[in-house]
Parts: sequence; C-alpha cells; structure tokens
Amino acid sequence: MPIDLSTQVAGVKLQSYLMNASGPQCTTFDELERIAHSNSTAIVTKSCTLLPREGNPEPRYQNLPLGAIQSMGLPNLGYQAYLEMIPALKAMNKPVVVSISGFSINDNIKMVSAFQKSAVDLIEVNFSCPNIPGKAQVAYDFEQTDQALAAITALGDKPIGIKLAPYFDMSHFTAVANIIKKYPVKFITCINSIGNTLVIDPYTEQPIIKPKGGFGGLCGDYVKPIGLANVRAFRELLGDEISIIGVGGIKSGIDAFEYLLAGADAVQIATCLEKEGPKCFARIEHELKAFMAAKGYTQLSDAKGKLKPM
Ligand code: RRO
Repeated sequence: MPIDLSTQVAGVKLQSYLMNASGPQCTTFDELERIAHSNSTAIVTKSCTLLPREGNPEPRYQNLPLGAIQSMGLPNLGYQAYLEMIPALKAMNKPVVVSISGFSINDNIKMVSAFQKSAVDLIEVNFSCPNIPGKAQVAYDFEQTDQALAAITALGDKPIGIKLAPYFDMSHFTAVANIIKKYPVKFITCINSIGNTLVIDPYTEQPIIKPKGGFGGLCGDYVKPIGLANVRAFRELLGDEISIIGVGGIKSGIDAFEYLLAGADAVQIATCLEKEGPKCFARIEHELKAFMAAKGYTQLSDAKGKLKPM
C-alpha cells in the first residue's frame, strides 16, 4: 500500500510531513532554493528582523555528540529582502513560511503587516530566540506574550502561528494555552532550542562558543523528549483546532513518528539539516513511510495523537 504523508497546517495543504525549521541553511536565496529542491514539503525562512544582521561573534555553532549548541544571534538579510524573495520562492511550487523575530511588538507589527500583504502562505512569529544579549524570550513572559498576540493577530487574514520556547512545568503549559486560546492563533511551532545552556571544554577551561559567555541554545537529540512533551501537552490543552508543528531532535523516520503519536500535524528539522544537508528530508521521509508500512498504517491520521496509555 502506498503511504500518504499529506497533511495540513492552518488550512495550508502540505504534500508531506517534513519541512525545514527556521534556523540552519535557510537564510540566503541560494539556501532557500536548495530547500525548495529537496523533499522538504515547505520553504521556511530564517527568522528575520527589521534590519539585516551579521549575528553574534564566532565561534557560535558547535556540534556535540548528540546535537549542537549555538548562539547565532539572528543573522539574517532583513525582512525586506525576504519580502522581495517571496515571488521567486512561490514560483518553486511549495508553500512558503516566513519566520519573523522582531525586537519589540512594534517591530513585529511592522513585519507581520508587510507579510500579510505578500503571497506568503504562513507567518511564524518567533517568540523564543534565546540568543540576543539583554533580550528576554517573549515566550517566557506571559504578559508580553498576551500583548504581542493581541497586536499581531489583528493585522490580516493570513494564518499566524508562534514559535514557542520549551516549557517544563504543567502550570506554564496551561497558562500559555489559555493565552493562545484568546486569539486567532492558527498554529504553534514547538519547540525552539533550550536556551542558555553551557558546554565547557575542560581542557581549555573555556566555553565552546563565544557569545554570551558561552550560554547558547541546546539542539538535537538532547531536546527530543522535551519537544515531544511540549507537543503532547499543547495538543491536549488546545484540542484539534490549532495546528501543531513539532520540532526538536528529529533525525530519523522513527523520531518523526514519535512526534506524530504526540499529536504533531507536521514536523520541522534543524540540527539534522545542518549536519546532513537538504538530502535529509528524502531519507527521513523514506524511513517514516517504511516504519508506518511495517505497522500497517497508510496515512498520518492512523497514528496522529494516538499515543497509547500504559
Ligand atoms: O539565530 C539564533 O541564534 C537563534 C534563533 Br533566532 C532562534 O529562534 N533559536 C535559536 O536557537 N537560535
């Protein structure tokens, strides 16, 4: 039996379950073109700011045995450049998701308004970049999350979603879900990297990345259980009306299947994309189909959200 991986996020049809995360290898037009030519089911841009940014000083990305630590600091071309790219990206016949990450509500209003008038399919507003010195993550400030959502969800009809930080306490899941339910948020993406972690090289007696005294976002295998818990918790709290994109530590078809059981409508891939390049999408897609076929599943709905109780 052929396996059908088609899905939807916020009403936008996707041919398969896997897309790139806003993060590695999606900053320049050439990188986005390579994503378009891969099996990624959508083209997701690196988070953008009002003005172009070089990002944090190097070294700012280091591989680890089970993932990576990074403090990129939002290197991007500035939102105008992505606005101008959208027609060319749309011509590649895949949904285009723009990620925006303003430094204030006003920045986000300006950028969301501009992309509302573009041909982009989905707008993902990043509330959870951990790597800007002196800037707290919006997603950990519930009052600011509430105010920002009030502002950015009132600017047009294109579906808006938010990229959330990982949460670790049941009261935080409930608080965030209750804020999200007040507004027409169409999807959430969880999780961002685990912010402000520290990896020390005991031989040099230094951190292994330079920005912020070595504090950076932890990615890869280390974060998968946290990503799964966040998807699961928000699926239970938000019901089926709001789409959930799972991200965190997916590098195999079985990892993607675990996110499906937790309730993700689609998943994004970051660390594995950085390590393996855009060919990872075809491999993981093949593995996911093989794993589903072995179980006798032919479509995502056979397993979506169907984590079995023990
Ligand atoms: O660019 C970054 O440092 C970065 C961003 Br915007 C983000 O949302 N998450 C992350 O781990 N790194």
